[in-house]
This record gives sequence, structure tokens and C-alpha cells, in this order.
Amino acid sequence: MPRTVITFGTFDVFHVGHLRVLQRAAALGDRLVVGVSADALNERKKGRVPVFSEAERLAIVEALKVVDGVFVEESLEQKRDYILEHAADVLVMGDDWAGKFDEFSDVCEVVYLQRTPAISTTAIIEHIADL
Ligand code: C2G
Repeated sequence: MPRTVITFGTFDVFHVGHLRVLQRAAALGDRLVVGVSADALNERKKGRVPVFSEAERLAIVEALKVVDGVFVEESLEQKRDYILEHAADVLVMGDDWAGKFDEFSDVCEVVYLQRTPAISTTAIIEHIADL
């Protein structure tokens, strides 16, 4: 049976920290499925509309060599359904989410990967705004 890895994120203003977490997630199994958070979810949870639209963020993530499939993450509360729907064996998140998804360890392995230091979408937006 192929081992399916699932991960979630906004992946706005795609950067090397995003790439690395997806590469390391993919290395934990045979197939990587990515839930890209909806524009409405970002607005609701973060109070900010992403720079790149949901369709653009999905297209970028879907085109990556390490990604086998993408879907829109409509709400954080549906995480268990997404894990089951995609028959995921492993849930991977960056360690900014450490401990937050331990409740799913009854249906899959839960792994938190160290974030790539010193790079974030917010820092990039601020840097560009300052130019
Ligand atoms: N990431 C990383 N290193 C960075 C920046 C981000 O490893 N320097 C990782 C995050 O830990 C996350 C993924 O890249 O696993 C996507 O990051 P975000 O787009 O910020 O995702 P977020 O908005 O936190 O996810 O269910 C979760 C939601 O979809 C929100």
C-alpha cells in the first residue's frame, strides 16, 4: 500500500520555506496531497486576504514535482474529514503548529517539521513595502 502524506497551508507569496516543508513532507511517504487554504478561510482566521488568490496558490503548489494532488481547505474544522477522505497515513505541519493537531493521531501519524528560519510571507511583504 502506498503511504499518503497530507499537509495544509496558505502558501501565499510562495517561498523556499514552503518548498522545503513540502519536499520534506513528500520524503515521508510515496504520495503528497496538499490542502491549500481558501481565501475565505484566510480572511476569517487571519483577517487578511492573501496576496495571491486561491486559484493562483493552488496552481503554484500543484505544479511542484513533489506534489501529487491539491484541494481547497475550506475550514480548519474539517481537518479530520480531509485526512480520512484522502486516506492519509501521515499529517505533516511546520512546528509553528506543534501540538495543535495531536488529536488526529488516532487516524494517522502526526509529524511537525522544523520551519525554515528567517523567511516568511509577512517578512517578504514588509520587505517589498519598504523598498
Ligand atoms: N513553513 C516553513 N518555514 C517557513 C514558513 C512556512 O516550514 N519559513 C511551513 C509552515 O510551517 C506550514 C507551511 O510552510 O507547514 C505553509 O505555511 P503557511 O502558508 O503559513 O500555512 P498556514 O497559513 O500556517 O496554514 O490548516 C492550516 C492552514 O491551512 C494554515
